[in-house]
Amino acid sequence: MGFFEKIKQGLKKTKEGIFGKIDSFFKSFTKIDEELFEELEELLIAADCGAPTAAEICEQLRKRVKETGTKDPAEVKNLLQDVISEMMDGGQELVINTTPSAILVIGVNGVGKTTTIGKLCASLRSQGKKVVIAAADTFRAAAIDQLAIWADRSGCDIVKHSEGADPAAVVFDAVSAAKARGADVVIIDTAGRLHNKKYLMDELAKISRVLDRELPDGDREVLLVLDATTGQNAVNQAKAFKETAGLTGIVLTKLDGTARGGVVIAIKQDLGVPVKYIGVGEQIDDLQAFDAREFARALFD
Ligand SMILES: Nc1nc2c(ncn2[C@@H]2O[C@H](COP(=O)(O)OP(=O)(O)OP(=O)(O)O)[C@@H](O)[C@H]2O)c(=O)[nH]1
Ligand SMILES: [Mg+2]
Repeated sequence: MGFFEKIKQGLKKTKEGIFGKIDSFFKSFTKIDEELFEELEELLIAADCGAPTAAEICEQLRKRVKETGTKDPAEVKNLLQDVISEMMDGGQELVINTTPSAILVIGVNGVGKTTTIGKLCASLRSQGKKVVIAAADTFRAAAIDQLAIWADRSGCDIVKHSEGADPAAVVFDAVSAAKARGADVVIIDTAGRLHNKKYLMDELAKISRVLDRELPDGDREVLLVLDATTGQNAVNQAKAFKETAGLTGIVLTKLDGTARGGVVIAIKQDLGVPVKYIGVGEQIDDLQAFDAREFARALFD
């Protein structure tokens, strides 16, 4: 399956929801008037774009319609696709140019952190990068085992301690191993945590201090993994994590299992943090580098 086909497949449920009705929505109007924009705004809110983003989309769309002198409601669909695509665009590339650089993966329980790491390892490996994974979710032995399976599948090294070990110590060892082995990237798996649990956020801060000290000039990504099926809740989680942990990017998982794909649009606009990857399934090749234009095209195709 090609790249575009795969996003389309991953967005199947979202398209079966509100975005699939966009064509008939525009066809139900004979002229472009304020009523069209108001109803479109409601439609976008219902599609999990969030109220501020839906309002912003319609604002920009009004301008675009004026500028282009568009008269036919059916043509507004293409303008809408452009507006949404431009809104989501910018900053998607991972910045991991120094060796070793670090990717810290965080988020609440069960959102798909470990799975995303497995997929990301496979993708970086296929680009010829050497990856060391740090098993810094030491909360459960099963978490370490699960990550070890992904390391095996993707052909990456893993550094692990036993259950209950200090996550920051695991990170220290993983960075040392990466330096010694000439690895390009250290990817750090962490335990699921709520942003309001202070001791867990302190644990993240401790990991960050190890990275500050051991890789002072290294590139670092802090990726927050969000479960798309939680819709606007995901946006709220991201706001909280942004304040406490500092984020460089978002990975939005489980898009294949939800009609709430519109949340991708809200995240960039509401948060100012780019979506860098999307998860569209449970298999190793089901992670896609986020491409705003292709995403918008898949939504409206
Ligand atoms: N359909 C689908 N399932 C996914 C995706 N990403 C992850 N999952 C599933 O979500 C479940 C949880 O994934 P994990 O990777 O274990 O999540 P986690 O965030 O590491 O969980 P904790 O370590 O317990 O906090 C697993 O069953 C994964 O297969 C995705 O993009 N699509
Ligand atoms: Mg995990």
